[in-house]
Amino acid sequence: MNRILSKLLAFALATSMLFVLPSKGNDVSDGFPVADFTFEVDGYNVTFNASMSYDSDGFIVNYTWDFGDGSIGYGEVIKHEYAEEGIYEVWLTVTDNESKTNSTFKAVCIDLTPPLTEYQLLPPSPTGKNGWYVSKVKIELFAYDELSGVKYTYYSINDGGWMKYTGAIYLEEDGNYTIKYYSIDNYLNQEEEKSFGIKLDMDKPYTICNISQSSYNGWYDDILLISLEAYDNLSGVENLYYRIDGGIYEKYVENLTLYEGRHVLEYFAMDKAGNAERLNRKEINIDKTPPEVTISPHKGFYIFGRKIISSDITFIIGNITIVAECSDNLAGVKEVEFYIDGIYKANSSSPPYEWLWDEFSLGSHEIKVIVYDKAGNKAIKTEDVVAINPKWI
Ligand SMILES: [Ca+2]
Ligand SMILES: [Ca+2]
Ligand SMILES: [Ca+2]
Ligand SMILES: [Ca+2]
Repeated sequence: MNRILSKLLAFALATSMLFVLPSKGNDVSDGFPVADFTFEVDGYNVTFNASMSYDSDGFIVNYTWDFGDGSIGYGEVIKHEYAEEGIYEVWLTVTDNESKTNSTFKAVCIDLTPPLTEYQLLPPSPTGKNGWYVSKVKIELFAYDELSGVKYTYYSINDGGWMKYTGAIYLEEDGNYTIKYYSIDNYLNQEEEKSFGIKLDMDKPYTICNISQSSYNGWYDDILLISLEAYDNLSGVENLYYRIDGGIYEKYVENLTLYEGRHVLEYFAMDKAGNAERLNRKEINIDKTPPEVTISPHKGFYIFGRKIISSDITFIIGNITIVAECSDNLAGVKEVEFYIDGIYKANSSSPPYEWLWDEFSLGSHEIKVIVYDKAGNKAIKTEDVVAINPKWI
């Protein structure tokens, strides 16, 4: 039977509509009988019942069946066993007591074969690496049944309950999916469950950078140990890459050590699905060297702030400006503190770094200057002096 006819017949069966061709001469006034029958299908066996046929002006004397498979039968109610599946045109011809006849046919479907369902994916194959999709996935199910026709297709996602398939399924969230599916035909023949898996990871990995100490004014004051930890939601981290100061990217395996200087650390992770993290860029500045400092007064004889002569000891008469000449290798000078005999007197945070010592004094003292760089390193310089400042001079 050609495919279109079989489809039509299948449709008729599915919708309980029955094909009944216009019967020849069924005008009752002509005295013709009317052929009609019902049937019940049970596997290969069909019971035909023509008791609804009638003859209005006489009676039916013969029921002749053409079972559509090349065999013929007789009787008002008759059983027939078909040898194979198929859709058969079964004709009933009734003859009345005046030898007038009337025929009708119905399509009888013998269907013991479940439908066949296939799936199609869009994109058809994984868009990422290692079998992972990195973009949304559209799933379509196509079911075929040659005989009674497909009634329903069912599917479940990760065993979340069976749902009737009504149109494309879209996977739009990351996940490790198992899709199960099957169809039933109009004779309720059920296909065996089948399944396939989809791995979907659209999320990029991310990396956390741990630094062994905390910074001060954007500077670290010691050699640093840096550890990078990459994470991924689903497929897992495949690799973590880094480079220092614009060099070549390398795979991260263990803690990084950064020495004194201004550095740029760049890093990113890739997950197994092929998603790449956006490049992270960190400026890391390390300065572990204290500033350089020289102070005056230093080894000389000073009167009212002026150095008169150099000497092994430092001798001061009257007010004097204590000056700290400072420089720093990297971070730069932050501030300078001035002390006399260990007592804080003043500070200066911009050059010239100086303080006017104009206090009363009579004897030995220690001038102390502490210079801090912006990383927190400090240099201390002291000068032992004899100072005479009666204040009234
Ligand atoms: Ca008749
Ligand atoms: Ca079938
Ligand atoms: Ca991921
Ligand atoms: Ca420094």
